This record gives sequence, structure tokens and C-alpha cells, in this order.
Amino acid sequence: MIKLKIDGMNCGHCKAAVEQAIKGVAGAGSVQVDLEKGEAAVEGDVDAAALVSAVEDKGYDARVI
Ligand SMILES: [Cu+2]
Repeated sequence: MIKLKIDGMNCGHCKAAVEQAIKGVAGAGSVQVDLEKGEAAVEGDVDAAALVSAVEDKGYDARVI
């Protein structure tokens, strides 16, 4: 599992946008986004850097934790 810290999410739309972005990354399996903590947990055989850039492309700051 890869965990990301994501800054900038402040509503359900943000959460949904981040989930969509993560699901669009090759190899990403199930995705859990915690809006209050600003964290995402991603299962699957997926490149962490690709996750970070997919989330950043949507306008949020992301880093692996
Ligand atoms: Cu929002």
C-alpha cells in the first residue's frame, strides 16, 4: 500500500477528484481518501511518483508518506 499526504482538499468534490485521478493511474487498485486527514491510501502495483503527479495535475499538493 502507498500512502499519500494531500494538501488542498476541502470538500467532497475534492475528494472525488483525487479518487478519480488516482484510479486513472496504471496499476492502481482500491483507493481510500480521508478528507479530514488529507490522506490517501492506494492498493495495487503502482508507481508512487505517478500517483503524486496525477494528484498534482488536479491542483492539489501531494507527497508520499
Ligand atoms: Cu472541494
